[in-house]
Amino acid sequence: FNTRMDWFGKAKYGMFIHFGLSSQLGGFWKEKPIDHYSEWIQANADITPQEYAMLTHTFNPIDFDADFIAETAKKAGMNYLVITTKHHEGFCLWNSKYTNFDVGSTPFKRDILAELSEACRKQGIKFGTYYSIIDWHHPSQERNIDGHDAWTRWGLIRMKTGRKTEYVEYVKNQLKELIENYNPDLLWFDGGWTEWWGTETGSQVYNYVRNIKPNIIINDRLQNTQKRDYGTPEQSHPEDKPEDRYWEACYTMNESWGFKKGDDNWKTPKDIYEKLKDINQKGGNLLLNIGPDGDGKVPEKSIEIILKVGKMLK
Ligand code: FUL
Repeated sequence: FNTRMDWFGKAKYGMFIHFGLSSQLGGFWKEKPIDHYSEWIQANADITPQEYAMLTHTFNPIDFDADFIAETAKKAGMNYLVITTKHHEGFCLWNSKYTNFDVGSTPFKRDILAELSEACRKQGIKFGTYYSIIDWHHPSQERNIDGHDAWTRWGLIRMKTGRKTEYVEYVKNQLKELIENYNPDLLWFDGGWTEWWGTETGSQVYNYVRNIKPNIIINDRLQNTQKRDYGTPEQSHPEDKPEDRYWEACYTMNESWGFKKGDDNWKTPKDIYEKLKDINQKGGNLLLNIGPDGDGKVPEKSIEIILKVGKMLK
């Protein structure tokens, strides 16, 4: 009997938010459309961390409205929300003591995580923080220049010799900061797939977090081989009900997680409703993504879709 997982086991449906510096680009780099997920644009257009960091000067999402987002999630029938506090690009959506590559160093300055965590609490929905292990900005890591493709160059980003301890400290400090400042109910790790990270460090960080907040829920992407609190199939989900396992399938509503101009291949409300029912019936939750644009505005189409699904659920 696992009380820690109680709310999650009943949650059924949540909102994923992909937001960061890349949201400003909407899939375009120097006027050229860049293929694939827009939050991977740094990798796919092979942009150096120095050049990419210029995006902090223009990050000013004045339309970001935490109350509206949390209210919409609630109205749509969702019971929790997970936001990318630091995606692979390394930019932090909160004002972190441990880096200047954060929202506090942009013209915007507002504390997005404070706003959103409070808004969620007001609506009575749970708040989760996504945190990427690989970090394309942190000086401990460097792209694999001999790699031919974006995945080998950036996905399998290298750890510089002798820099790992420093980076693990950075990760731990930031996780502690996130927990102390915003008290998330759930931690959604990602990008723990490199060899240099590995299972041992994954376990060490898992225990560290568990110690700070014993009842926090931790997904299974902190490292590869050990299953943690729950499984996270992405853009797909099991055909048969998995045995004795909490799980959550995450899906986009169009193609990209991060905002992408012209990404108009939307799933219909009916598609999403049916997916949700199928997932729930097999014991899973659906974490459905929205990608606010560079101004922080949620694309109207995605709002329209989730509200329609919300009506179907009543
Ligand atoms: C993946 C990431 O690489 C994608 O950008 C996205 O965040 C997805 C949910 O997880 O591992």
